Amino acid sequence: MKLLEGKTALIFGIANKRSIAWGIAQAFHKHGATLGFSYAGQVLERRVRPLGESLGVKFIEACDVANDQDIAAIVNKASKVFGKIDILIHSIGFANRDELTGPYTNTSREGFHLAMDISVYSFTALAKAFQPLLQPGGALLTMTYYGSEKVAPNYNVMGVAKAALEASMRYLAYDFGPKNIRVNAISAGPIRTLAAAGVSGFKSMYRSFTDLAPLNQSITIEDVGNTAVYLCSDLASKTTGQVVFVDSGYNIIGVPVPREPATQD
Ligand code: NAD
Ligand code: 0WE
Repeated sequence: MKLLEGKTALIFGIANKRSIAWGIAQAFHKHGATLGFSYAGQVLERRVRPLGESLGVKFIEACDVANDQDIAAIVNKASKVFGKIDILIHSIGFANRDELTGPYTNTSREGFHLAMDISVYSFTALAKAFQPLLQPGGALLTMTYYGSEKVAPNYNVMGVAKAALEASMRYLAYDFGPKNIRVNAISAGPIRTLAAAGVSGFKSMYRSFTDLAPLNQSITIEDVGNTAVYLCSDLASKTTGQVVFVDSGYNIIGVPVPREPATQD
């Protein structure tokens, strides 16, 4: 069964084949959606274009979400190519690398503003700019992480940014509700993407994750893609303003203790 037939989706945040946004793109393609891609800048084009072409995607445009002119330009192009769109995926986050290590207390004013601008405001900016193109029955989706609720060592200013992103997702859900456009977030467990590469402490955190999570399984971009299909399809037509966890159940654990090996009987 194809769940996104007749729907057009614009996906922001593919950097390479490991990107969560690429997992979402592949799942959307399988479910019959017409796709458009937007990537951050020139250097990523040679990675993103071949991925898009492998799925027959014709709309592949650069947009730095920190730049209002870039956003206005991509809205214009999308309006010319697609007319209306049904789905917008925001899979973007950024903080300076030096803010993601050591005490949160050391966060600089500049680093705080940058993380908020790219990781939080950009979702609101895209929602605002694409509002005239979005169809009733449509959906906006962003990506978050549990470090918004509880302390994840070294996640630091990104945790604060994700808390703000989740709050802004709820305010957008309220604003867009009367237009019958839903706004949700997926909170994914750790995945080894570009944004997780070389991050201090990620490796040990990633290893303990499968031991502690109820399902004892790591998270893939396919897992996130499948949940994104559901949230952006009519199956989720009365679900808005929600943070949906794709984390093998990790977030329900209050006292993390690795499971005892099963005993024979
Ligand atoms: P990724 O590096 O593949 O994706 C991040 C994307 O953000 C990249 O495509 C990058 O080009 C884009 N980006 C950064 N600055 C930008 C700008 N100024 N303009 C436009 N695009 C910009 O890594 P990912 O893990 O797929 O991250 C996608 C989202 O998922 C992020 O919001 C991240 O916080 C979130 N997330 C990741 C994990 C994980 O463990 N990997 C877990 C939960 C949530
Ligand atoms: O949201 C993220 C990634 C956030 C991120 C990562 C980087 C690394 C490279 C944002 N900006 C940058 N900037 C860079 O220069 N995740 C959920 C993955 C992640 O990142 C962590 C984690 C986890 C999990 C950082 C520290 C601790 C845990």
